[in-house]
Amino acid sequence: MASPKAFHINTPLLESIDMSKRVGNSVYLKMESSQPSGSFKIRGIGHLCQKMAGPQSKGVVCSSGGNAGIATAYVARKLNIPATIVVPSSTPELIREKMKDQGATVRVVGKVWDDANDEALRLTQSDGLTYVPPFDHPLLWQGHASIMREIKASLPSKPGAVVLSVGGGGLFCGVVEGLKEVGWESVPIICMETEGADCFNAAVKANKIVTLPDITSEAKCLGAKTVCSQAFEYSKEENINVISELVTDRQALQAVEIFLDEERVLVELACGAALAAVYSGVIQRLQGEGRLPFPLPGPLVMVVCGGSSVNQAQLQHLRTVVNR
Ligand code: PLV
Repeated sequence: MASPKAFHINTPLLESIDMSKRVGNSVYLKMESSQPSGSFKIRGIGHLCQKMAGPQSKGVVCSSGGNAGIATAYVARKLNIPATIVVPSSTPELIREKMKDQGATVRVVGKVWDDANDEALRLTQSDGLTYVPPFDHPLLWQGHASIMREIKASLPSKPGAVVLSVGGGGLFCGVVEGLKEVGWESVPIICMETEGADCFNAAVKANKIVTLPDITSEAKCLGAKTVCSQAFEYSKEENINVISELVTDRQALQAVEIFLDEERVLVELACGAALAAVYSGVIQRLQGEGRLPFPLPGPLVMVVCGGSSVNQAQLQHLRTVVNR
């Protein structure tokens, strides 16, 4: 049987001359900000909902920092089933409104995503809803892996490295699986987080899964206190080259602003963390330290994960809280 039509689109892969100039290497942007839900999340969530939430489903419930929720709301609307999204109080009003505009019921529970997730799991039991996790499920990773298949189909050569943001690690797991699928598993993956939303980096450093005491970064969509165990397992796999790096919120915000100026696209702080790998000189530093080759053996691919929790007012708000 033919697989049902996907909810995500094949996003543009754009060469960035400005970024290429900065790193002295050709740079390509995988524009997940162009997805119908504003981020890559729709790839995995669309796939998971197609497999798990048929027309008989009583509805879906998703816990989210924002973007998984909006992807779930979008997919549920298309599937004609109800969606409940549980977000923490740190999720900006602007994205809660977007979820409601997609027809979802929004509940605000707790301070960080982990609190909201407890409530979503409770609703799964009490109301018989299908649980949509934002990052920890093999079907999500399978869905996210389509990013690498698309890149393989249009990039002129094997990438020199792939850069992405890590929250709970779902995007990372999908990219690892996609790289394996297309025979590119040797490509280094540079995993970017902000200080204060750094559960993956903490796990890599401690060589065990660590639960952060709190999320102190403003990049709330990276704000899971504990990385999913598969992400940690992949970080230790011998034939995969994973580099975990941190930037400050200030560097992530600066990256959002430079990206807006140079590429004319507005993305969230969560995405700014990945972009800062170029704008804050992380790539160049890694090359200087001998952890990445110079020059890279192929183009640098940036996964521009996107995010809908941003507009001019939110950007202005971030400037005041991050720069104080
Ligand atoms: N955001 C999740 C988890 O939040 C959410 O609920 O939307 N870039 C953007 C724009 C994101 O929204 C996220 C995740 C990530 C990157 C990181 O992806 P992950 O969680 O798969 O590593 C708490």
